[in-house]
Amino acid sequence: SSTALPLSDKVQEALAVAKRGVDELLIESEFAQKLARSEKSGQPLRIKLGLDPTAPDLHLGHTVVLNKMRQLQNLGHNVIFLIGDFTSMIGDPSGRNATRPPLTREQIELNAKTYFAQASLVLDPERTEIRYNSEWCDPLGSRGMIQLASRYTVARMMERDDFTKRFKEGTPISVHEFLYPLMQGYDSVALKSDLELGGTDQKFNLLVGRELQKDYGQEPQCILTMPLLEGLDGVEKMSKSKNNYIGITEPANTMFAKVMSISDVMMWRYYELLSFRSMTDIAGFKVEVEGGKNPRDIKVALAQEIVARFHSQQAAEDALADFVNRSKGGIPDDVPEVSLSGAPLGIGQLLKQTNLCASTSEALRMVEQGGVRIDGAVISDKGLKLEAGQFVIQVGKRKFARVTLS
Ligand code: TYR
Repeated sequence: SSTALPLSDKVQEALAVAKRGVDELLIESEFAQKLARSEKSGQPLRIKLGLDPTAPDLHLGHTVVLNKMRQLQNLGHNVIFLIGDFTSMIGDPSGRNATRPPLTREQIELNAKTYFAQASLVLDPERTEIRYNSEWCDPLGSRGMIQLASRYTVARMMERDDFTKRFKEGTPISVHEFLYPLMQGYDSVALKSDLELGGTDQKFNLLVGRELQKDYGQEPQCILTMPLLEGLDGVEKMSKSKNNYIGITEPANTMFAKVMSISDVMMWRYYELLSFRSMTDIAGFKVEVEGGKNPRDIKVALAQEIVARFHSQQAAEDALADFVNRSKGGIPDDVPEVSLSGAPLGIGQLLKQTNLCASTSEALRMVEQGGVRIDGAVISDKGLKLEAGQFVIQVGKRKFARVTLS
């Protein structure tokens, strides 16, 4: 069908949902036509998201793409959660300046399970197709691989920024790294994908999928890239190594407090990329804030939505109560209880043995900085020895223990 279909209101709405928060949607007019044809035929689109099961602990940054999948899933399309068990043996060199170490079979299996379990808090697991790319990559064999490799030129491979850079710098690029984008593209052929999602770093690989599909006589997939979410500092990308992340398995109270710690400006970005609320609702919140409403209240709603997603509605309510209590300087209600013996015990040992500090030297430093309280009162004596008894001890804003010392 070469004549363009008109775009119904429903299709235009769907397009707006797809475009919310994206970095790029290529090619938009093609995608609009895919949506229009899908509406006409009642045949849902096939939407692919591939993941190499390398890092099983997801943070909110990882969920940005998953959210987009969920939004498209809610529109009735088929989402495919593709586990790159084959591709992770190669290791995606995207954005890397070095060859990745390959994973073992056991690591892959284990990580894939954790990954899907965690992703299911965002996706509707009942309506998600899970596939492993070894299904079609293994049968290719070496002959198939050679044929696949003949479909792409070295010059085009070298267009990729990270390859160019490494080549110029003299950082080695192994031949098997060229196979990565080809295999990822071949996955799109095997799945007859209509749309592939990824972070901005995936653009090159996603485009290879388009090329290969054309080669195989298929209609090329559209590609959608999502930006990388800023971390709690509001500047750097959210990442585990920068310690500016909110892990999706973190305790409800921590998660809540971390969301509350983002700036009022960053809050809107988190809304756009992480909330399931409509953009109309979010625009309504903006109007309220412009009209004088405290942005803190809007942030509370976001923190609650996020905690409810990864824990439960009840946990979200408890976390709010706990947050309010703490900001009044109160003691939270989920303080771990610790029994210790050895009274009288030095403050350094005490903080170490309750795990509130990693070492006695860190403990003494915290005391020095005025970051340690016993039953609410700041202590300053590094030589303090505690007698047997019961007390609540606090380090910094968020770490507490209820200690029984004998
Ligand atoms: N390259 C993707 C990443 O590193 C994972 C992926 C694997 C995507 C196979 C698609 C695919 O077909 O995140």
